[in-house]
Amino acid sequence: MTDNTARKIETALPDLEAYWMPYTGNRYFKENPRLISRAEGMHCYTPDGRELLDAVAGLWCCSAGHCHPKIVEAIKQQAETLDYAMAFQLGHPGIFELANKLIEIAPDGLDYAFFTNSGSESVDTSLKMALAYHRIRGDAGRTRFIGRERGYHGCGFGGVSVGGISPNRKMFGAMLPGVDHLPHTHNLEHNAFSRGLPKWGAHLADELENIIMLHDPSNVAAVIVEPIAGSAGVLMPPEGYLKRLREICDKHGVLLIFDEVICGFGRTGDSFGASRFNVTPDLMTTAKGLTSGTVPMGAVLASNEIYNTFMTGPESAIEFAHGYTYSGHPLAAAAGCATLDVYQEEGLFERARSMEDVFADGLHSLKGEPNVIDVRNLGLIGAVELEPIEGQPTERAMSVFRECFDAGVIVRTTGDILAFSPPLIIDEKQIEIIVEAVRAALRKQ
Ligand code: PXG
Repeated sequence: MTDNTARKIETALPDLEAYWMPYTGNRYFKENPRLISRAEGMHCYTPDGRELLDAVAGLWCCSAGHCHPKIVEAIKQQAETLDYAMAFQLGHPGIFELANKLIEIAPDGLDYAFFTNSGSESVDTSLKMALAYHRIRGDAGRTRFIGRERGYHGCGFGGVSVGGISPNRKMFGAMLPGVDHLPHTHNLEHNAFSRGLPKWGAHLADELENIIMLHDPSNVAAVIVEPIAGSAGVLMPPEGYLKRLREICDKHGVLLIFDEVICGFGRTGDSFGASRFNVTPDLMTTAKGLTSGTVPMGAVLASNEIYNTFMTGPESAIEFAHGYTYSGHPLAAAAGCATLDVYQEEGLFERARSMEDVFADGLHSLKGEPNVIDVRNLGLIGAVELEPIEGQPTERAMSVFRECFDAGVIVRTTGDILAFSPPLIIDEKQIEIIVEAVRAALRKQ
């Protein structure tokens, strides 16, 4: 085969029509396709060989960098050794090993791991755990959930119900009954251009007390929030806010669930948001960084109190009638074990913390560029919020996305917010490349 033929085969696109793409404008994409066919470290490559610097770690998930050789090797070996083992009533060693590794880095008191295949499944699992926990304790009236405006908890019916992003909700009817929402904490008037946690807004947690009293504590099962809201545009919790949520939940016997699907595994410069912010929830949902995005997997971490409450019926009975065919899949377990090893061996959580200031300096240097109305950051998560074009919401950020892509940098947009969550292996030079690509794109608007 000549080089030319090889190149033609590499660049020829398959027919794009049959694939109904998720969360994507299908018709626009199929007219203007952007494909990635290879990735390595901080970079992705298009089928025709263009190199792109990845400022969002895939979709907030490839935290160890793309195609890390140790993780790839572990997956290869596992695929050759054990493809699948029955997930119910049978097990395989790898998944027990992963559970042990996971609770080692989790906050004290979260000592049990239940495995799923995604963040959405982790969220729905945690909500069902909360309901069943109360019921086993004789508190079956506690069925209500409280989420938060601008929260994202995946796309299961439970997750959409407690989520607070209206376009994700409006097509799907009544969803779970008995769900209420806290106000979100984003406030540009008080907190624009904050570095780290904003000072203003801890009092917004007090609304939880009002909502619980409105429904009566005896009816409320759990509150679910992301420590840092990711999908809705990287919204930081005000200083003291999460602690106050914890206190109010304790006062009323309500469980606190942290959705750490984005915040987990070093993103905040610590193992979890809970550790960084020093507030321990009763249940913690994870996914994404658990396998560095290589094999789909999620996990719910549960407190000893919750696990032990379940372990009370007849000895041989199934304690929690819930689980997935692929809960704890061998391939995902191998990827998860290798990923957690890589995080530890390469000190990537510490690295994220040590790069926090460099990352912050870079992003905050965009203050003053055209249409930038806020910059916020913590650990290796950050956002630049733009003034929307009048009558054309999302268009300004999308146009920056397109400019950056053409300049060789992948950023993520949500509304008119640019979001950044690079692999934790990012270096100073790469931060500079990202920031300068965004600056140039902003100046072209
Ligand atoms: N909870 C949180 C906090 C998430 O961020 C989910 C649950 C659902 O995870 P799965 O694995 O079911 O997708 C998520 C997912 C974005 C974006 O760019 C974010 C997510 C997914 C897709 C896009 O904001 N987060």
